[in-house]
Amino acid sequence: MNCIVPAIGEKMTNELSPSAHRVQTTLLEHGFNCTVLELSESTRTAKEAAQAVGCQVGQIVKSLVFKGKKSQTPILVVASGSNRVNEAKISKMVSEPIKMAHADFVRKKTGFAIGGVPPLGHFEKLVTFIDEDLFEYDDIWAAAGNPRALFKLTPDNLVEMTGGKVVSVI
Ligand code: 5CA
Repeated sequence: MNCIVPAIGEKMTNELSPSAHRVQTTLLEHGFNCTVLELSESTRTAKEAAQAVGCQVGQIVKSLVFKGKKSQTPILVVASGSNRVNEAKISKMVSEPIKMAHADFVRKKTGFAIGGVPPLGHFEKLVTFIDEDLFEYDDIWAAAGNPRALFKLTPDNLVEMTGGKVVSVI
């Protein structure tokens, strides 16, 4: 389960902030040899993240948390940064109407703030859907706990770490 680490002026693991360090530890505990990079510039949005690491916006994994309107269940959609998620499609997949979760719900269910939600290490196990378009790329990048932290992984890593279902989300 190797993730190739790029040569970017990143901080070393022992300098990571607490939330990014938590993601790094979780990755290693689950056998993913990925390195969390905490950058000096913002990676809050997919566009910023792509600029920061020098990849295409489509290679950035957006972690979008939705909420089942009836069940209040959190639903995680990990989507390509260049795609707009079709909520009606996800709604059909979970057999109930959904809405975008608010910031406090996201923090409560995942343990992370919007803009830094990683694909693993959440407080609760989230029903997860993975955007099939991420498989267009050999390497992709996901948030690592805060809006300046990222790690590089493969689409297969993403499937393994989330247990999510690969679907069309657009
Ligand atoms: N670090 C980047 C790239 S990995 C990142 O986390 N991007 S993200 O797309 O996964 O997270 C930001 C997303 O959170 C936005 O795309 C948006 O859908 C959602 N979001 C932003 N603000 C809010 C808000 N106030 N309430 C609910 N969702 C929000």
